[in-house]
Amino acid sequence: MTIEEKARELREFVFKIVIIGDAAVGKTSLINQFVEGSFQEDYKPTLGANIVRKDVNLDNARVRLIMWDLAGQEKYRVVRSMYFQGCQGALLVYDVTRYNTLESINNKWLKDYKKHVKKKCAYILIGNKTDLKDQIAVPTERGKELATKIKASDFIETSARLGENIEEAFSLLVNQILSNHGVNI
Ligand code: G3D
Ligand code: MG
Repeated sequence: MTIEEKARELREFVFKIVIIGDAAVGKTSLINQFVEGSFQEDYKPTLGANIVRKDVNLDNARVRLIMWDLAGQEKYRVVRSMYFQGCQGALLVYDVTRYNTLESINNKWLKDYKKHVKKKCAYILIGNKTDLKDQIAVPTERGKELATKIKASDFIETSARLGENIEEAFSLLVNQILSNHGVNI
């Protein structure tokens, strides 16, 4: 393929991603790790959300991720409906040291998500804080089981503290979104 043909092939996408889960599971830490040096934050007090951007370059596509991270105003219904509006992907996060945060995924967060998101939308399940080895209360198997039960596209365990599996988690989600849009990378 010539350079000109390659340039025509290069496609650009913009995806809105939401990150949800109980307080203190590590949502903000995961995003901060992912965006690293290119950290950009745009706090919208009226929306109660931090909006962070990251561009991901793939072989034949450029993907701009606009990540929405709720900033402690989860209780306001109107905020949540705006938060979910138009999103293409979601990261559902629990804390591997607190079993109740896993239960919240199905009982609370996924319900909420399905109520607001009507279009085909990818979501993956993340068990965060794997570095706290002595305190693990949710075995990997339980996470896998839940992911299957809720039909998540993927399941992955991460440590935002150590930066483990962060890139992998986001790329699982991006690949699923692209595949939902019929794009092969
Ligand atoms: P949230 O955005 O979901 O509310 P935060 O969660 O990202 O604010 O993280 C909540 C607390 O958990 C923070 O601790 C943060 O440092 C910690 N944390 C997040 N991810 C990890 C992880 O992978 N491993 C460990 N050990 N801790 C993590 P503080 O003490 O600042 O409240
Ligand atoms: Mg946060």
